[in-house]
Amino acid sequence: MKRTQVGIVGAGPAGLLLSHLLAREGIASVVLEDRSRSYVEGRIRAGVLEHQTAEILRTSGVGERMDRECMVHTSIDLAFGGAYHRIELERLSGRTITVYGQHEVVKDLIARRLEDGGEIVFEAGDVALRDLESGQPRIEWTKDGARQELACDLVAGCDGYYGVSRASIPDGALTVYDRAWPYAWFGVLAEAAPTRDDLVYSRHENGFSLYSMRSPTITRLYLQCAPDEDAEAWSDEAIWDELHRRLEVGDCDWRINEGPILQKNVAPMRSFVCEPMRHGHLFLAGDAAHIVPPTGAKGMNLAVADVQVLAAGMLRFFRDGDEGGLERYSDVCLDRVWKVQRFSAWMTGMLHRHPDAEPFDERLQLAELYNVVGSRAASTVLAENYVGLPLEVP
Ligand code: RFL
Ligand code: PHB
Repeated sequence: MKRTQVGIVGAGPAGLLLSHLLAREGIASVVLEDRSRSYVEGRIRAGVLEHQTAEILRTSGVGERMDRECMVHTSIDLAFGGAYHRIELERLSGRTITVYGQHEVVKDLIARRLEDGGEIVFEAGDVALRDLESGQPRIEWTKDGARQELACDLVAGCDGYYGVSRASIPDGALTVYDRAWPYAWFGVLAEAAPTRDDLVYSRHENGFSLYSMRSPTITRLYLQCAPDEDAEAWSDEAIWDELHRRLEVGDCDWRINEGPILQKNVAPMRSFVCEPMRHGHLFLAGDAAHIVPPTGAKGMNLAVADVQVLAAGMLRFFRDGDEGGLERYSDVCLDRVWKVQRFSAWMTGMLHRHPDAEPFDERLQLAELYNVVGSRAASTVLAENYVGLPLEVP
């Protein structure tokens, strides 16, 4: 049977960064991923990196291409009531955000792990976790028709919301908190040069819309839609019409650039936390442990924060035989996770159109937005959360 120190399930940002951070400390790991390399490298998801997400990529030596190709933003716009309102992130919080696609982060991490001699098993089918409560957990999987087995000291479950890790924890050992939102995001990736520097979060009578970008030639856009919306039922013309309507508000001096639509999909919105983020020698990180609705741009950033705390705990365990960091892992992460849940739910509720909202609720929603942009204190709270709450790695 093969052996390693840390068995990692999932080659998303959480699993790959964990493997990279551990390797820098001389700790061996194997990453097991059920999809192919080209699939995970092409999966379009998040695009906004908090200050400290960009910083850990940089300081751990995988930020070179990011620094060359990213777009640093010092502000975002909120659009409502027929006007744009700028939130000056840098002036209010002293920090900026970095726009760089999650799939680019994933590509950079995979390239670096392989360059450093790291092992990532792609297309590892039927992953199963065994003996998690013992001192010698095992992971089994099928590759090229043969069942394989890996013995490890610790297991990291970084396999997202639908993964096998959380599902391997016995009933009753976890407490789950969740909420399904009554709407979804229709995401559009277009080959069109962005025509505005800032992201625009728009609250419109027809529903929320978001203007974002991936590169100087690619625009990323979202429309609030029904959870069961059929993306294929929307013609390109109907999509662009609705984007113009929701994003170009008031005496607008810009126009969204149209271009070929490369991808469209509907993503449901969910808030979810499981506690604790550990069972025996299995540690859950990223979407495997928590999901936030995307309005705060936090999912990937939370995943990156978790694995920084986890890598530090694992280092103390392997270097000093000290389990303190691992014992505190779940509490340290959950404290920040709940603050980020609060922010994501607040942004979501403030900007979306609720199917059963009364006129009174809508006036309150607008008052909330006017309060945010009219008060320096309230704008600062938004800015501090958006650029990322401090992360103390114990
Ligand atoms: P991932 O990226 O889902 O990676 C998990 C990996 O595990 C693999 N896997 C398995 N492998 C082996 N065996 C199994 N049984 C397995 N089951 C699954 C999967 O194939 C995958 O490769 O989780 P991770 O690493 O925790 O990262 C989390 C982020 O991906 C996620 O939070 C973000 O994408 C959320 N998100 C955003 N986050 C941000 O920080 N900023 C954003 O701007 C942002 N925008 C978004 C988003 C998510 C969105 N969708 C699609 C829900 C925008 C959208 C539309
Ligand atoms: C994105 O660019 O995909 C993006 C930006 C901000 C969000 C969510 C997604 O809040």
